[in-house]
Amino acid sequence: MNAPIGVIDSGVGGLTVVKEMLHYLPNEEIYYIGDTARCPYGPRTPQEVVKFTWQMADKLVEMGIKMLVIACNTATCVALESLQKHSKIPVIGVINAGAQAAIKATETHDIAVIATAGTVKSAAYENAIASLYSSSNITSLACPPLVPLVESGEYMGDFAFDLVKTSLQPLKKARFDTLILGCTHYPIIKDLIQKAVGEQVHIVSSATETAKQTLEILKFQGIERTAKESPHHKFFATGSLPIFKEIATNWLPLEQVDAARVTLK
Ligand code: I24
Ligand code: DGL
Repeated sequence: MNAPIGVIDSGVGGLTVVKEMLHYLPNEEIYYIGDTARCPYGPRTPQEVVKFTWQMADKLVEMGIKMLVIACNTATCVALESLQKHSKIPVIGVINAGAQAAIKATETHDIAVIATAGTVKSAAYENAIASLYSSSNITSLACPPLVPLVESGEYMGDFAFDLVKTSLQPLKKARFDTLILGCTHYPIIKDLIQKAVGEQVHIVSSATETAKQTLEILKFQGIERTAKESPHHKFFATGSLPIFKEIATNWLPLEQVDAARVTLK
C-alpha cells in the first residue's frame, strides 16, 4: 500500500523518530507535522495537548495516511488511547515501544525514565512498564532544562555536561540498570547522558524502538509500500519554515526537505 505514514510532534524533536524511520523503513513515504508554533508541549495542560494532537492527526488523515505515529512522548501520554479508539488506521506512540525495549534490556527489573514534566506527571511509562512486568521497580524524573539545552544548540561543551549531570543528580539515589530516554530530544545528548549515569547502564531510545515497531505493524497488516520510485517525504510546520527547514536539512540524511506551512484548527 503506497499511502504515506503520518508522523506528528510538538515541533522538531520528532525528527529523531523520522531519522530512525528513514533507516528502518527506507521505502516508506513520510508526512510529518511539527507544531512548532505551540511547542513545547511538556509544560502544557493535558487538555491542550489532546486538542493539538487531534488537530495534527486530523490534518494527516485528510491527506490520506495509512498509519499514524505519535513521535512526541508528551502527546502520546495523553492522546494515544483516544486516537486509537477513534481511528480507522493503526496508531502508535513512542511510549509502548520504549517500555517494551526496556523490559527486554533490563536484567534487574530496575528501570529509570527521564522525560518532560507532562510525561512524568501522566505516569504513562510506569503504566506501560507495569502492564508488561508488574514487579518492575521504576524511577521517573522530569528534566525540564534538557529540551532548552538541545534547542540552544549548545549541547557539546562542558556547560552542557554539567547541566546534564545536575539534572540527573536525583537519579543518584535510585537503583536502575536501564534508562529510557522518554523525550524526543534526548537521543541527541545520549552520549552526555551515558557519561553521566555510567557506561554500565543500558540506554533505551524510544525513537529507535518506535521505528522498529512501525515496521512490524506494516508487515503484520500487509500494508508496506511496494512502489519502486523513491518516496517523496513531506514536512509541515505551524511556525517558521526557514528555521524548521534548516534543522530538518541539518539532521536528516535527505538531499531536499520539502516543507510547507500548515494551520491547524
Ligand atoms: N534542536 C531542536 N530545536 C531547535 C535545535 C534547535 N535549534 C538548534 N538545534 N529549535 O530540537 C527549536 C525552535 N523552534 C522554533 C520554531 O521553529 C522550529 C524550531 C532538537 C532537534 C531534533 C532533530 C540544534 C540541532 C539542530 C539540528 C539537529 C539537531 C539539533 F539545529 F540538536
Ligand atoms: N516532543 C516532546 C516530547 O517528546 C518534547 C518537546 C516538548 O515539550 O514539546 O515529550
